[in-house]
Amino acid sequence: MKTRFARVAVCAAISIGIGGAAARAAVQGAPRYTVAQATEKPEKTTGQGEGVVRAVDADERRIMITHGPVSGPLEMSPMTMAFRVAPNVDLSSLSKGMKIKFTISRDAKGLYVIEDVRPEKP
Ligand SMILES: [Cu+2]
Repeated sequence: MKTRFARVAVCAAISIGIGGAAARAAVQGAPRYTVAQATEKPEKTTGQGEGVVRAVDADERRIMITHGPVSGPLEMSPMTMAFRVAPNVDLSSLSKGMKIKFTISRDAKGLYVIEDVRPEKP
């Protein structure tokens, strides 16, 4: 269990780094945009994947998943990691060993969040 959470910490650190770089690039590029474009809401970047639930932490609203490749605008290699879960996702419908399809996004801090979970029909 200790090893698993260490890996999660590394994953989170990497995503924060990417988010920071993107934020800096946005600030540097800002003068090139018109006012109308700059005030537009940035489109949410999401990715789709499939995986198996390894653990559900209802108190922290996190789930551990072994997932395959995540595709879409937001991509990720196969791995086992913990995700934070959006408030609209019903965690009581998930249990250890369940096969799922999911949608993830990256929040303003660069952390991954599960936006939607669909149990895979057997
Ligand atoms: Cu991952």
